[in-house]
Amino acid sequence: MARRWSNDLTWADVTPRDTYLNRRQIMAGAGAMGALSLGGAAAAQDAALEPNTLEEIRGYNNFYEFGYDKEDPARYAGEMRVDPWSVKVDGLVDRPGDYALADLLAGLETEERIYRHRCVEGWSMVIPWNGVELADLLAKVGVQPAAKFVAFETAVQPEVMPGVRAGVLEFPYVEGLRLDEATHPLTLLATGIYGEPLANQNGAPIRLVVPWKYGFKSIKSIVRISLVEEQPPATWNLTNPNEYGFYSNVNPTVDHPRWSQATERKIGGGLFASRQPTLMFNGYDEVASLYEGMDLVENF
Ligand SMILES: Nc1nc2c(c(=O)[nH]1)N[C@H]1C(S)=C(S)[C@@H](COP(=O)(O)O)O[C@H]1N2
Ligand SMILES: [Mo]
Repeated sequence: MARRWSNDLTWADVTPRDTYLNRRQIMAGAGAMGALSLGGAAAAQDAALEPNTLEEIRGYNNFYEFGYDKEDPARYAGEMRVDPWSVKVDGLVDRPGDYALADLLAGLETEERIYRHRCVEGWSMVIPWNGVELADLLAKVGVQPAAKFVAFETAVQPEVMPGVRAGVLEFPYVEGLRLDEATHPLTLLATGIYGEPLANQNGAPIRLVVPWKYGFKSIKSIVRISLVEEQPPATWNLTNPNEYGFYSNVNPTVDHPRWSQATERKIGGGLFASRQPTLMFNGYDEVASLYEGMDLVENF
């Protein structure tokens, strides 16, 4: 069974598809135990969570390479070529190379993690990911001592990406993490949802998931992972540094210049559902020690 975390979610917080009904019954006992171990604020919020469906997770997306609208990725991403797929690993690593996806993942343990997902725009979901810990991958390729950050890059396939052709942002989409964030056990490279391969609109065949940061840090359809010494560029930070910081930790006390971040709208909650409180670090308190002594207003 997957390792468990102090305040992660359980299958009780997700709406399984019909085919998962059996699974849900099996998990019911474990789910009840998991709920008991939840922290106070997170537990209160999780009790109020309405479930997300696979249809919601696949039908309401941000993937600007395919356009601005939440339905654009589902509409267009099916055309993206995801097989064969290779990932360039370069920079300050012992074993750089162009890895076929299967070789990159070979020998790494795939786990299931049910994580809250909080978009900087003020909406959220609960998503059951399958993936490997980024830390395990980094250990496999051998991080050199001089490396301080990890940089990521998304595929660019203009022929099938209307947002790239329209130039809605500067592409390729790039992101970065400090090395201690990248190697935190919560940080995943996801390859699946609900035990199925990722849909293209969710960032197939491999995407980052950093659950305590705003969703835009969780870069999709990764073709390059670089170990670097300097803080790497990040697309939204480059686009508007006053609105999107490099760190972008979920923080209900630091508002976006154009809207409050104190609450969020849970997708699937219905038109009249009240907004739920946003939690510091999206409820993942175990990352707080990464930022000890840092001013999280200045380093937003
Ligand atoms: N390459 C790329 N990655 C991306 C984005 C994007 O536009 N392009 N959008 C980000 C944002 S804003 C969010 S909220 C999440 C959405 O992930 P989901 O559609 O799988 O829920 O992906 C992130 N990763
Ligand atoms: Mo987002």
